[in-house]
Amino acid sequence: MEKEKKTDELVKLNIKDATMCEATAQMLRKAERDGVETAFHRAATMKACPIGADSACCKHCSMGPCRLNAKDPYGKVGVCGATIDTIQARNFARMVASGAAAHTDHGMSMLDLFREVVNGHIKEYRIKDTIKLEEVCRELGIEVEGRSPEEMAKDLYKELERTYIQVEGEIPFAKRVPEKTLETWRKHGVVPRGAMREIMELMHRTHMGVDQHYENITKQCTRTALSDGWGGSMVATEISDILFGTPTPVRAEVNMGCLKEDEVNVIIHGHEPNLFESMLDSVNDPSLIQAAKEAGAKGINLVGMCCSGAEMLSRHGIPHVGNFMSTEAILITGAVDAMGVDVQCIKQGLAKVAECYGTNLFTTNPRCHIEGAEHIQFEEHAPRECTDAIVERAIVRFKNRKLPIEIPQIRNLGVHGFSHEYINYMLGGSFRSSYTPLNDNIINGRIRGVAGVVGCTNPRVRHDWVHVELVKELIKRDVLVVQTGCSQIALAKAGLYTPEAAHLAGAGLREVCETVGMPPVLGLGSCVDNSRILIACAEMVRVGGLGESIADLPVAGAAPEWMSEKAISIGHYFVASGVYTVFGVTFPIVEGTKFHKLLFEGLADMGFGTWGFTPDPYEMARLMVAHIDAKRKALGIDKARERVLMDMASRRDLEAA
Ligand code: BF8
Ligand code: SF4
Repeated sequence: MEKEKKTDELVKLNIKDATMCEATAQMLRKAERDGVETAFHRAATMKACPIGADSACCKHCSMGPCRLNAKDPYGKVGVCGATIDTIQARNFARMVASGAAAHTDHGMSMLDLFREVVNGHIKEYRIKDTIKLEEVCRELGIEVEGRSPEEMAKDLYKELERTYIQVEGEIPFAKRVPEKTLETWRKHGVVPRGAMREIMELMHRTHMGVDQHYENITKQCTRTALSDGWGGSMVATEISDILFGTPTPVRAEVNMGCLKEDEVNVIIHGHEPNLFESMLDSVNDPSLIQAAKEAGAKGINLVGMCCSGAEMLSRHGIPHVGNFMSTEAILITGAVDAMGVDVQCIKQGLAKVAECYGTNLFTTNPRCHIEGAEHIQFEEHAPRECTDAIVERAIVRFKNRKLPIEIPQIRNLGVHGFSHEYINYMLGGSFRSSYTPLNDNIINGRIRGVAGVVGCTNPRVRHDWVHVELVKELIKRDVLVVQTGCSQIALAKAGLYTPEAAHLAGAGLREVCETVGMPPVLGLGSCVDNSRILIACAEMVRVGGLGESIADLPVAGAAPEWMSEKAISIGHYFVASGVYTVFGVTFPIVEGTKFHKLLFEGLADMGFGTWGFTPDPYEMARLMVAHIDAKRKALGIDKARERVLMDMASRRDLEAA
């Protein structure tokens, strides 16, 4: 424990306002007693830079950095003459480039692994889901009849590699895009060629003195975001399903109470499922379990955090102990014997907190080292070397635990592991699996529409609260909610992942949930699994009755507590795909500028979706429902809903009588 830092040096948080997660709150109180600082404390003392928050500054060259005035955005230009619109569009585009790079690089790692498995160079993993392999091949026009999984997989690898390295043409999964949506993209010249090319060109264009028209920058920004959603992210999801299995519903627990005081606790936190899959093998290895027992533990307890945690929750029902804003807090329990991290959303602050509580923090990916953390490289050719070493070190730490342990005793059981394939099956049944029942229920008005509520948690707003309030408002109004990432965990902790939570839904949605036995909120996994939402949208269009393009669907998206550049890339690929997408916290563009108008109005006129913003969950729900209702009206199905609601109301009256 760090001695020199006294409690009174630490800013005191108003913990109730900082988080609605009781477990995190309990740990923040302990942190303050222990004199340990977290991101919540730093956010309280570090005011967000107001110029940066508005994106009114540029540091793309050393004639600057140049600072414009958000209150008078057209009053000044940069030294080179760049206007506020150029500066904001470039900043925004670079967020998209970075976010898209994170997802696509992760997808490429999955594809590298797939290639080596298929070539027989890696024996530790194998193709687990041959049905999915066949389906994806069929969709991409790869011959499947009479062929072995290996033959199909080799062709699939070659095809999907184009997602990254192709320099001309259209990425493979453009085949999944509804014709009319694709037409819009072609008309505006934004169909991605290959992710590497798009990201490279975007970085080039946003260099000083290149693209200086916000509309043209936005075009390449759109193309790049689409190369993430329908490219890198989609490849990551599909390959992970093929290698590790497509999720099907599984009962599982979330929250910090999943740590066990009498077991060796190992957390994997990050984004790459292969590290986690190998760790699952390690913790089940009889010799390591034996070693843990010899050290006095009852066993080894493996739990997840953030996105790879969400994937393992979906695929194997591995307990998930918290989202992004709980990653430091959980170390404060003192019960974590090792935390292994890979890439993305790993706070550097973890190293300090881990040191305070004697937790072993291990980085494992060559892309991510952290000062103060030990690096044990994860090699796919010998994955167990890394994961076994982490477990061994965790066992030593267990044996030498000195500090008192405090585990918040909160666990929430729920049903996780939905996939677009399973939604198909669940609503349609095994013999007529299709999206027709979903579309029918939307058309008849029982389900008003579908909302994707996704994304991060952020200490600038009350942790988890915006997610939870928004989702409750949406389901109350009969909007079926699908989720990924940290948002899914927020709602799972709030108890909305049980079929019983259907009582919180409006009468129509409740009836559907009760008939099928599903929760009103469906978790689809990690952030790259947002691609499952895109595929579900494409499927809703294909089945018919809800318009011809994704932009016609009564659907909306939100990232109410976003913080990462990946979220901006996701937001923009949803908008580019035709979805109205509302962000909370703050929006990095000055209102009233031309670039702002383009994102919030102009894109919709061009046939895309549109951006929205409000930090308030109730206003967010109102905006999303208003959009869904406008789409219902345009489809001519608004009347059906009125009828259904009257029926429901009169039925309730009858029941009450
Ligand atoms: O990719 S939701 S805080 S963990 S960025 Fe990060 Fe945001 Fe969580 Fe996963 Ni997604
Ligand atoms: Fe300033 Fe232009 Fe250089 Fe940006 S690119 S820092 S606006 S001179």
